[in-house]
Amino acid sequence: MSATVSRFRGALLGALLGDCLGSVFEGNTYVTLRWLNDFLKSLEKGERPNEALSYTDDTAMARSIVESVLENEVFDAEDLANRFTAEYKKDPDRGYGMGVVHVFEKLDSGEYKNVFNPAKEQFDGKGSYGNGAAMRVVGISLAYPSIQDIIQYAKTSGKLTHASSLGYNGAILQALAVHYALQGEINQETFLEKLLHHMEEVEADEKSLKEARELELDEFPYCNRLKKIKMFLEQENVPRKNVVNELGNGIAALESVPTAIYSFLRCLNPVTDFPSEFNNLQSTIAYCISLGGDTDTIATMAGAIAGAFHGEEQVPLSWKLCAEGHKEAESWGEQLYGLYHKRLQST
Ligand code: F2R
Ligand code: MG
Ligand code: MG
Ligand code: MG
Repeated sequence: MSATVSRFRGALLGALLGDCLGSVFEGNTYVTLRWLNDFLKSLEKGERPNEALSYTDDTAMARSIVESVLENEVFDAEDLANRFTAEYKKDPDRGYGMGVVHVFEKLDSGEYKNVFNPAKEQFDGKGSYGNGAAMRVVGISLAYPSIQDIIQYAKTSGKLTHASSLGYNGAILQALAVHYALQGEINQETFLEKLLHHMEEVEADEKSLKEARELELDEFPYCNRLKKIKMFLEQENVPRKNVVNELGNGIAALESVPTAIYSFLRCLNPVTDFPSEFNNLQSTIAYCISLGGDTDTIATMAGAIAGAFHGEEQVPLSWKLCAEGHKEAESWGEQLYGLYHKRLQST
Protein backbone atom coordinates (compact mmCIF):
# COMPACT_ATOMS: atom_id res chain seq x y z
CA MET A 1 0.00 0.00 0.00
CA SER A 2 1.44 3.42 -0.91
CA ALA A 3 -0.27 6.80 -1.39
CA THR A 4 -3.86 5.48 -1.22
CA VAL A 5 -7.00 7.59 -1.11
CA SER A 6 -7.46 6.50 2.51
CA ARG A 7 -4.16 8.16 3.37
CA PHE A 8 -5.17 11.47 1.73
CA ARG A 9 -8.48 11.55 3.57
CA GLY A 10 -6.72 10.37 6.74
CA ALA A 11 -4.19 13.23 6.54
CA LEU A 12 -6.87 15.93 6.31
CA LEU A 13 -9.11 14.30 8.92
CA GLY A 14 -6.17 13.73 11.27
CA ALA A 15 -5.17 17.39 10.93
CA LEU A 16 -8.75 18.53 11.51
CA LEU A 17 -9.21 16.36 14.60
CA GLY A 18 -5.88 17.47 16.07
CA ASP A 19 -7.00 21.09 15.77
CA CYS A 20 -10.62 20.64 16.93
CA LEU A 21 -9.75 18.45 19.93
CA GLY A 22 -6.47 20.18 20.72
CA SER A 23 -7.96 23.68 20.78
CA VAL A 24 -10.06 22.77 23.83
CA PHE A 25 -6.77 22.59 25.77
CA GLU A 26 -4.63 25.21 23.97
CA GLY A 27 -2.50 27.40 26.21
CA ASN A 28 -2.72 25.16 29.30
CA THR A 29 0.76 24.46 30.60
CA TYR A 30 -0.40 21.21 32.17
CA VAL A 31 -3.13 18.92 30.86
CA THR A 32 -3.95 16.18 33.35
CA LEU A 33 -4.59 12.70 31.97
CA ARG A 34 -7.88 12.62 33.86
CA TRP A 35 -9.13 15.82 32.19
CA LEU A 36 -8.00 14.60 28.79
CA ASN A 37 -9.37 11.06 29.13
CA ASP A 38 -12.74 12.34 30.47
CA PHE A 39 -13.00 14.67 27.48
CA LEU A 40 -12.15 11.91 25.00
CA LYS A 41 -14.63 9.58 26.69
CA SER A 42 -17.37 12.18 26.24
CA LEU A 43 -16.70 12.14 22.48
CA GLU A 44 -16.89 8.39 22.33
CA LYS A 45 -20.19 8.31 24.20
CA GLY A 46 -21.61 10.66 21.54
CA GLU A 47 -22.41 13.27 24.20
CA ARG A 48 -21.64 16.16 21.86
CA PRO A 49 -23.80 17.38 18.97
CA ASN A 50 -22.67 16.95 15.38
CA GLU A 51 -19.81 19.35 14.48
CA ALA A 52 -19.82 20.74 18.05
CA LEU A 53 -16.05 21.23 18.06
CA SER A 54 -15.04 24.25 15.97
CA TYR A 55 -11.81 24.37 14.05
CA THR A 56 -9.37 27.25 14.61
CA ASP A 57 -6.90 29.29 12.54
CA ASP A 58 -4.82 26.15 11.93
CA THR A 59 -7.58 24.55 9.86
CA ALA A 60 -8.94 27.83 8.46
CA MET A 61 -5.57 28.49 6.81
CA ALA A 62 -5.05 24.84 5.81
CA ARG A 63 -8.41 25.00 4.03
CA SER A 64 -7.28 28.08 2.07
CA ILE A 65 -4.19 26.21 0.87
CA VAL A 66 -6.23 23.16 -0.13
CA GLU A 67 -8.76 25.26 -2.03
CA SER A 68 -6.02 27.25 -3.76
CA VAL A 69 -4.04 24.21 -4.94
CA LEU A 70 -7.20 22.46 -6.11
CA GLU A 71 -8.46 25.46 -8.08
CA ASN A 72 -5.20 26.62 -9.66
CA GLU A 73 -3.28 24.49 -12.13
CA VAL A 74 0.01 26.05 -10.99
CA PHE A 75 0.89 27.23 -7.48
CA ASP A 76 -0.38 30.82 -7.18
CA ALA A 77 0.98 32.86 -4.25
CA GLU A 78 -1.24 35.90 -4.93
CA ASP A 79 -4.34 33.72 -4.95
CA LEU A 80 -3.28 32.14 -1.66
CA ALA A 81 -2.58 35.53 -0.06
CA ASN A 82 -6.06 36.68 -1.12
CA ARG A 83 -7.66 33.56 0.31
CA PHE A 84 -5.87 33.90 3.67
CA THR A 85 -6.98 37.52 3.88
CA ALA A 86 -10.58 36.90 2.81
CA GLU A 87 -10.89 34.00 5.25
CA TYR A 88 -9.53 36.13 8.11
CA LYS A 89 -11.94 38.97 7.28
CA LYS A 90 -14.90 36.57 7.08
CA ASP A 91 -14.11 34.91 10.39
CA PRO A 92 -11.50 36.79 12.45
CA ASP A 93 -12.24 34.97 15.74
CA ARG A 94 -10.61 31.65 14.97
CA GLY A 95 -7.73 32.31 17.42
CA TYR A 96 -5.12 33.69 15.01
CA GLY A 97 -1.59 34.54 16.22
CA MET A 98 -1.16 38.09 17.58
CA GLY A 99 1.30 39.11 14.88
CA VAL A 100 -0.08 37.46 11.76
CA VAL A 101 -3.29 39.53 11.77
CA HIS A 102 -1.17 42.59 10.83
CA VAL A 103 -0.11 40.76 7.67
CA PHE A 104 -3.75 40.27 6.69
CA GLU A 105 -4.56 43.92 7.44
CA LYS A 106 -1.69 45.08 5.24
CA LEU A 107 -2.59 42.68 2.44
CA ASP A 108 -6.16 43.95 2.62
CA SER A 109 -5.09 47.61 2.52
CA GLY A 110 -4.20 47.36 -1.18
CA GLU A 111 -0.94 49.24 -0.49
CA TYR A 112 1.33 46.27 -1.08
CA LYS A 113 1.93 45.16 -4.67
CA ASN A 114 4.29 42.40 -3.55
CA VAL A 115 2.31 39.95 -1.39
CA PHE A 116 5.46 38.82 0.45
CA ASN A 117 6.35 42.29 1.77
CA PRO A 118 3.92 42.53 4.74
CA ALA A 119 5.46 39.37 6.23
CA LYS A 120 8.96 40.84 5.89
CA GLU A 121 7.94 43.81 8.10
CA GLN A 122 6.82 41.60 11.01
CA PHE A 123 8.72 41.78 14.30
CA ASP A 124 10.88 44.79 13.37
CA GLY A 125 11.86 43.27 10.06
CA LYS A 126 12.95 39.93 11.51
CA GLY A 127 9.85 38.09 10.31
CA SER A 128 7.73 35.64 12.29
CA TYR A 129 9.16 32.36 13.54
CA GLY A 130 5.72 31.22 14.76
CA ASN A 131 4.34 27.81 13.79
CA GLY A 132 1.59 29.26 11.56
CA ALA A 133 3.30 28.35 8.28
CA ALA A 134 3.79 24.74 9.41
CA MET A 135 0.36 24.19 10.97
CA ARG A 136 -1.45 24.74 7.63
CA VAL A 137 0.93 23.10 5.14
CA VAL A 138 -0.61 19.61 4.77
CA GLY A 139 -2.29 20.47 1.43
CA ILE A 140 1.09 21.06 -0.22
CA SER A 141 2.25 17.51 0.59
CA LEU A 142 -1.04 16.11 -0.73
CA ALA A 143 -0.96 18.11 -3.98
CA TYR A 144 2.68 17.58 -5.00
CA PRO A 145 4.43 14.22 -5.26
CA SER A 146 7.87 15.71 -5.95
CA ILE A 147 10.21 16.56 -3.05
CA GLN A 148 11.51 19.62 -4.90
CA ASP A 149 7.99 21.00 -5.34
CA ILE A 150 7.11 20.28 -1.72
CA ILE A 151 10.16 22.18 -0.46
CA GLN A 152 9.58 25.07 -2.85
CA TYR A 153 5.85 25.50 -2.18
CA ALA A 154 6.02 24.88 1.56
CA LYS A 155 8.58 27.68 1.63
CA THR A 156 6.68 30.03 -0.68
CA SER A 157 3.32 29.50 1.05
CA GLY A 158 5.08 29.98 4.41
CA LYS A 159 6.79 33.22 3.38
CA LEU A 160 3.42 34.92 2.83
CA THR A 161 3.21 35.27 6.61
CA HIS A 162 6.49 33.94 8.06
CA ALA A 163 9.60 35.60 6.65
CA SER A 164 11.96 34.17 9.28
CA SER A 165 13.73 31.02 8.10
CA LEU A 166 12.80 29.44 11.46
CA GLY A 167 9.14 29.89 10.44
CA TYR A 168 9.23 28.64 6.86
CA ASN A 169 11.85 25.92 7.45
CA GLY A 170 9.43 24.50 10.02
CA ALA A 171 6.79 24.37 7.28
CA ILE A 172 9.23 22.55 4.99
CA LEU A 173 9.99 19.96 7.67
CA GLN A 174 6.30 19.40 8.45
CA ALA A 175 5.46 19.08 4.73
CA LEU A 176 8.24 16.53 4.22
CA ALA A 177 7.04 14.52 7.22
CA VAL A 178 3.52 14.28 5.74
CA HIS A 179 5.02 13.33 2.37
CA TYR A 180 7.01 10.40 3.76
CA ALA A 181 4.10 9.27 5.94
CA LEU A 182 1.91 9.19 2.83
CA GLN A 183 4.28 6.66 1.23
CA GLY A 184 3.83 4.28 4.21
CA GLU A 185 5.97 1.24 4.97
CA ILE A 186 8.79 3.13 6.59
CA ASN A 187 10.38 2.60 10.00
CA GLN A 188 11.20 5.26 12.59
CA GLU A 189 14.87 5.30 11.73
CA THR A 190 14.50 5.60 7.95
CA PHE A 191 11.80 8.24 8.37
CA LEU A 192 14.11 10.42 10.49
CA GLU A 193 17.11 9.81 8.20
CA LYS A 194 15.16 11.03 5.18
CA LEU A 195 14.00 14.18 7.00
CA LEU A 196 17.51 14.85 8.27
CA HIS A 197 18.99 14.40 4.81
CA HIS A 198 16.71 17.10 3.34
CA MET A 199 16.92 19.48 6.30
CA GLU A 200 20.73 19.44 6.22
CA GLU A 201 20.46 21.05 2.79
CA VAL A 202 17.50 23.30 3.66
CA GLU A 203 19.24 24.76 6.73
CA ALA A 204 22.62 25.24 5.02
CA ASP A 205 21.67 28.44 3.22
CA GLU A 206 23.20 31.73 4.41
CA LYS A 207 19.91 33.20 5.68
CA SER A 208 19.10 30.15 7.80
CA LEU A 209 22.62 30.06 9.27
CA LYS A 210 22.57 33.79 10.03
CA GLU A 211 19.09 33.79 11.60
CA ALA A 212 19.90 30.81 13.82
CA ARG A 213 22.94 32.70 15.14
CA GLU A 214 20.91 35.89 15.66
CA LEU A 215 18.44 33.95 17.80
CA GLU A 216 21.37 32.50 19.75
CA LEU A 217 20.65 29.00 18.53
CA ASP A 218 23.18 26.49 17.29
CA GLU A 219 23.27 26.35 13.48
CA PHE A 220 21.01 23.70 11.89
CA PRO A 221 18.41 23.93 14.69
CA TYR A 222 15.86 21.59 13.04
CA CYS A 223 18.55 18.99 12.29
CA ASN A 224 19.64 19.14 15.91
CA ARG A 225 16.07 18.48 17.09
CA LEU A 226 15.72 15.57 14.67
CA LYS A 227 18.84 14.06 16.22
CA LYS A 228 17.32 14.58 19.67
CA ILE A 229 14.16 12.75 18.51
CA LYS A 230 16.32 9.82 17.45
CA MET A 231 17.91 9.72 20.91
CA PHE A 232 14.52 9.85 22.62
CA LEU A 233 13.19 6.99 20.48
CA GLU A 234 16.16 4.84 21.49
CA GLN A 235 15.16 5.22 25.15
CA GLU A 236 12.61 2.94 26.79
CA ASN A 237 10.46 5.61 28.38
CA VAL A 238 10.94 9.37 28.02
CA PRO A 239 8.99 11.41 30.60
CA ARG A 240 6.71 14.06 29.10
CA LYS A 241 8.55 16.81 30.95
CA ASN A 242 11.79 15.89 29.13
CA VAL A 243 9.96 16.02 25.78
CA VAL A 244 8.60 19.46 26.64
CA ASN A 245 11.96 20.73 27.97
CA GLU A 246 14.05 19.52 25.06
CA LEU A 247 11.72 19.57 22.06
CA GLY A 248 9.20 22.16 23.27
CA ASN A 249 5.43 22.68 23.25
CA GLY A 250 5.35 26.35 22.31
CA ILE A 251 4.04 28.64 19.57
CA ALA A 252 7.42 28.88 17.76
CA ALA A 253 7.83 26.47 14.85
CA LEU A 254 11.10 25.16 16.30
CA GLU A 255 9.32 24.46 19.61
CA SER A 256 6.49 22.50 18.01
CA VAL A 257 7.16 20.90 14.59
CA PRO A 258 9.82 18.48 15.93
CA THR A 259 7.51 17.71 18.87
CA ALA A 260 4.73 16.75 16.45
CA ILE A 261 7.10 14.47 14.53
CA TYR A 262 8.31 12.85 17.75
CA SER A 263 4.70 12.33 18.91
CA PHE A 264 3.82 10.53 15.67
CA LEU A 265 6.87 8.27 15.89
CA ARG A 266 6.47 7.67 19.64
CA CYS A 267 2.86 6.59 19.14
CA LEU A 268 3.77 3.88 16.64
CA ASN A 269 4.28 1.99 19.91
CA PRO A 270 1.59 1.68 22.62
CA VAL A 271 1.06 4.49 25.12
CA THR A 272 -0.12 2.95 28.39
CA ASP A 273 -1.79 6.11 29.74
CA PHE A 274 -4.60 5.94 27.21
CA PRO A 275 -7.44 3.40 26.82
CA SER A 276 -6.07 0.12 25.41
CA GLU A 277 -8.54 0.23 22.51
CA PHE A 278 -7.03 3.47 21.18
CA ASN A 279 -5.37 3.06 17.79
CA ASN A 280 -2.14 4.86 16.79
CA LEU A 281 -3.90 7.94 15.40
CA GLN A 282 -5.98 8.39 18.55
CA SER A 283 -2.91 7.92 20.75
CA THR A 284 -0.93 10.42 18.68
CA ILE A 285 -3.53 13.17 19.06
CA ALA A 286 -4.08 12.39 22.75
CA TYR A 287 -0.32 12.29 23.39
CA CYS A 288 0.20 15.72 21.80
CA ILE A 289 -2.58 17.22 23.90
CA SER A 290 -1.15 15.63 27.05
CA LEU A 291 2.07 17.62 26.53
CA GLY A 292 0.16 20.89 27.10
CA GLY A 293 1.11 24.26 25.57
CA ASP A 294 0.21 24.80 21.90
CA THR A 295 -1.96 21.68 21.89
CA ASP A 296 -4.11 22.40 18.83
CA THR A 297 -1.16 23.13 16.61
CA ILE A 298 1.08 20.28 17.73
CA ALA A 299 -1.89 17.89 17.49
CA THR A 300 -2.93 19.16 14.04
CA MET A 301 0.60 18.66 12.68
CA ALA A 302 1.03 15.23 14.26
CA GLY A 303 -2.56 14.34 13.25
CA ALA A 304 -1.74 15.15 9.61
CA ILE A 305 1.35 12.92 9.69
CA ALA A 306 -0.38 10.07 11.56
CA GLY A 307 -3.50 10.29 9.37
CA ALA A 308 -1.32 10.15 6.23
CA PHE A 309 0.48 7.09 7.57
CA HIS A 310 -2.34 5.07 9.15
CA GLY A 311 -5.16 6.15 6.81
CA GLU A 312 -8.77 7.08 7.48
CA GLU A 313 -9.52 3.60 8.89
CA GLN A 314 -7.99 4.88 12.14
CA VAL A 315 -10.27 7.93 12.32
CA PRO A 316 -12.96 7.07 14.88
CA LEU A 317 -16.47 7.90 13.68
CA SER A 318 -17.45 9.41 17.03
CA TRP A 319 -14.49 11.82 16.94
CA LYS A 320 -14.99 12.70 13.29
CA LEU A 321 -18.66 13.60 13.66
CA CYS A 322 -17.82 16.13 16.38
CA ALA A 323 -15.46 18.08 14.12
CA GLU A 324 -16.66 21.09 12.13
CA GLY A 325 -15.92 20.68 8.43
CA HIS A 326 -15.21 16.94 8.40
CA LYS A 327 -17.21 16.35 5.22
CA GLU A 328 -15.09 18.85 3.27
CA ALA A 329 -11.92 17.20 4.61
CA GLU A 330 -13.11 13.86 3.18
CA SER A 331 -14.10 15.28 -0.17
CA TRP A 332 -10.90 17.35 -0.54
CA GLY A 333 -8.82 14.31 0.41
CA GLU A 334 -10.31 12.48 -2.54
CA GLN A 335 -9.77 15.41 -4.93
CA LEU A 336 -6.15 15.83 -3.81
CA TYR A 337 -5.58 12.10 -4.34
CA GLY A 338 -6.67 12.59 -7.96
CA LEU A 339 -4.47 15.66 -8.45
CA TYR A 340 -1.40 13.99 -6.88
CA HIS A 341 -1.67 10.93 -9.07
CA LYS A 342 -2.30 13.01 -12.19
CA ARG A 343 0.95 14.88 -11.46
CA LEU A 344 2.75 11.61 -10.71
CA GLN A 345 1.72 10.14 -14.07
CA SER A 346 2.81 13.23 -16.01
CA THR A 347 6.39 13.13 -14.65
N1 F2R B 1 -2.78 32.41 18.72
C1 F2R B 1 -2.96 31.26 19.12
N2 F2R B 1 -3.22 30.97 20.43
C2 F2R B 1 -3.34 31.96 21.45
C3 F2R B 1 -4.77 32.39 21.68
C4 F2R B 1 -5.80 31.43 21.21
C5 F2R B 1 -7.05 31.54 22.02
N3 F2R B 1 -7.71 30.25 22.00
C6 F2R B 1 -7.95 32.63 21.51
O1 F2R B 1 -8.86 32.33 20.70
O2 F2R B 1 -7.76 33.79 21.92
N4 F2R B 1 -2.92 30.20 18.31
C7 F2R B 1 -2.61 30.24 16.95
O3 F2R B 1 -1.37 30.94 16.79
C8 F2R B 1 -0.30 30.02 16.47
C9 F2R B 1 0.18 30.32 15.10
O4 F2R B 1 0.69 31.62 15.12
P1 F2R B 1 1.32 32.28 13.81
O5 F2R B 1 0.39 32.14 12.68
O6 F2R B 1 2.68 31.77 13.63
O7 F2R B 1 1.30 33.80 14.25
P2 F2R B 1 2.44 34.87 14.58
O8 F2R B 1 1.74 36.02 15.22
O9 F2R B 1 3.22 35.17 13.35
O10 F2R B 1 3.42 34.17 15.61
C10 F2R B 1 2.94 33.67 16.83
C11 F2R B 1 3.67 34.31 18.01
O11 F2R B 1 5.02 33.91 18.05
C12 F2R B 1 5.81 34.96 18.59
N5 F2R B 1 6.82 35.35 17.57
C13 F2R B 1 6.87 34.95 16.28
N6 F2R B 1 7.93 35.49 15.66
C14 F2R B 1 8.57 36.27 16.55
C15 F2R B 1 9.75 37.09 16.51
N7 F2R B 1 10.49 37.21 15.38
N8 F2R B 1 10.10 37.73 17.64
C16 F2R B 1 9.37 37.61 18.78
N9 F2R B 1 8.24 36.85 18.89
C17 F2R B 1 7.85 36.18 17.79
C18 F2R B 1 4.86 36.09 18.91
O12 F2R B 1 4.45 35.98 20.24
C19 F2R B 1 3.72 35.83 17.96
O13 F2R B 1 2.49 36.41 18.34
C20 F2R B 1 -0.91 28.65 16.60
O14 F2R B 1 -0.73 28.17 17.91
C21 F2R B 1 -2.37 28.87 16.33
O15 F2R B 1 -3.17 27.88 16.94
MG1 MG C 1 -5.25 27.46 16.46
MG1 MG D 1 -5.11 31.96 -10.41
MG1 MG E 1 -2.14 26.71 18.42
